[in-house]
Amino acid sequence: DIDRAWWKEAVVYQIYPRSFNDSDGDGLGDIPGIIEKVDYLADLGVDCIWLNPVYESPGVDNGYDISDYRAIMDEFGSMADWEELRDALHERGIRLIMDLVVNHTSDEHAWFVNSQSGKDAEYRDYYWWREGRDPEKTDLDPEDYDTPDDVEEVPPNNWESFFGGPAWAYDDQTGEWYLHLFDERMPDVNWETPALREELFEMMEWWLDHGIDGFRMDVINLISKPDGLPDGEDPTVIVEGVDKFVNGPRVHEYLGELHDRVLDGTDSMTVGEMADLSIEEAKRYVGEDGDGMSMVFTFDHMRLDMTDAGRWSHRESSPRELKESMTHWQEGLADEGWNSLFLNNHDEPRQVSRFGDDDEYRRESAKLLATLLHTLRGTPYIYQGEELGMTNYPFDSLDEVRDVDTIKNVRAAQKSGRLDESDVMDLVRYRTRDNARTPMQWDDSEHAGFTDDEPWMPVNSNNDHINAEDARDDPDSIWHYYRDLISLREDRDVVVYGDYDLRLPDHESLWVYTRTLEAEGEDDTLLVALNFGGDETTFEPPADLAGDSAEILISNYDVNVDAVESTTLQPWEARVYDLA
Ligand code: TEU
Repeated sequence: DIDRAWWKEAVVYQIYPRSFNDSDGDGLGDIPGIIEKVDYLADLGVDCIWLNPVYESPGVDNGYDISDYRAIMDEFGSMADWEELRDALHERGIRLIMDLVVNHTSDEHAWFVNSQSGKDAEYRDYYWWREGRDPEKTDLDPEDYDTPDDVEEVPPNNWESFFGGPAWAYDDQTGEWYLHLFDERMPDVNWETPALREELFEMMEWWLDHGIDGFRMDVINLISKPDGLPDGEDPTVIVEGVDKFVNGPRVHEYLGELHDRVLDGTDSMTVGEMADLSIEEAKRYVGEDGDGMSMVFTFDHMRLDMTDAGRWSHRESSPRELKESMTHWQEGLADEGWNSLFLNNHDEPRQVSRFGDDDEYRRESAKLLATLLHTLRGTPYIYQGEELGMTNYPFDSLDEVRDVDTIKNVRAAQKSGRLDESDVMDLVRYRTRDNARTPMQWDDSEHAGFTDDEPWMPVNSNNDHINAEDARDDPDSIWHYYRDLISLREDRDVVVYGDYDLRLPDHESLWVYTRTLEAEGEDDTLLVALNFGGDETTFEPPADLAGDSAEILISNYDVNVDAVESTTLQPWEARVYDLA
């Protein structure tokens, strides 16, 4: 009676190709570089790779600006290289999912080039072209928009881009504006146009025919824009318009169509990246009567350390808030739907720097966070380097930052007075997506074994002690601990399918829960105790659970018989008890 699926049992490893491994010395990672590391991935024991975009792209947003969905970016290799990678992974029993970016394309995509060429162009309706408005009839200030001197216009509505500034760009060729929720070189495609949808579905089928195992769907809950493109009306939001275009009116119709047309009957997985989502909304995507998506990436827990001023702000958040937020999703999707478990990715700072202690207790806290992600209910995602406990990078100035999102948002926040000059670098160091994008630390050599030449992003100098070579040689390393957690998942159904029950909900630093599975004649229970912080804490397994048979299955401190008896948890100690 277990509702099994390969993607529930899998551990997914995310590869950001630009920063993973460079095979040809141009300073950028590439697909042959990944092929060199497939044995590394197999040794770690992961079941599935999520590859960030490798398609042809001018690289404004590191590949999220796609100019040809069916070609590989030259710097990353060829289609033949990609096929070799797919086969190398599949031979080792590792599946491959690809990033699907269908909210927008690059402005260099042939559709957009045609679309821009004239009001009657064949592909005009593949994008959102609209006339501007008379500023007198709006609250908008023409000064805020970039138009030629003789054009006194403001855009069709007040929406803003996630990268800062307006979501509309004025185009000289036809005197109209086009919509871009991200960079202006990333125009939003128009899903209202049936021919556009058809092209995207065929493209997805083409990749499935090429043997991939699923898609990670980029900002997929932004694809439906409401009729008439009304102004955003919610004064509390940071990005004006999100109340209109997030989870828009036709999104489920589109995704239902996509599912019936492309995915139904395949055994592929889909994970939808979803900004701003409630449990009720999530169920419409992944629930029993939903759109058939396997799981969602949600971001509540990535917002705990922000104020109402959004991403470019900072507040201290507590372990208890993290526990409450993730518990809310554990419980919310307990009966239908499925969670994705992650604490970092290519858009977020390194998890050990953000949620752990990347200094004195780096090793212990990295292992504690791993224990959490691999023993909650859902599918764990490992972001490259996480298994080594890689940390944030000590950025000195904005000149070292490559990320378009950081650069533009910092500028916009400064302009609007939301961000003081003196806070900029602290915030950049804390928040920038580039923290995740420094090269993978393979060894302790000058360029960390990532490249022979200058890497496109600086290598963190802590590669002298944080690197894959040392980690593999050290049985007590974070890397070996990840392996153990991955095998535990393979051995015990309870890790994948067991119910989650929170204990000691009011404790400030302890996160304690059980996972219980009563199915197929099996009766299995694990108890997880995590001490979130640098102080010792007393912990006695709840009386109804503690028994003579309790033993510690896995821990980030020396496991011995005494440890079971001990009621003191060390700084950042994590224990998984077997109560079977
Ligand atoms: O990110 C979408 C997204 O909303 C964020 O996580 C984003 O990094 C941030 O909010 C911007 O302010 C996805 C991709 O993961 C990201 O790398 C892309 O830049 C973005 O979509 C556009 O494709």
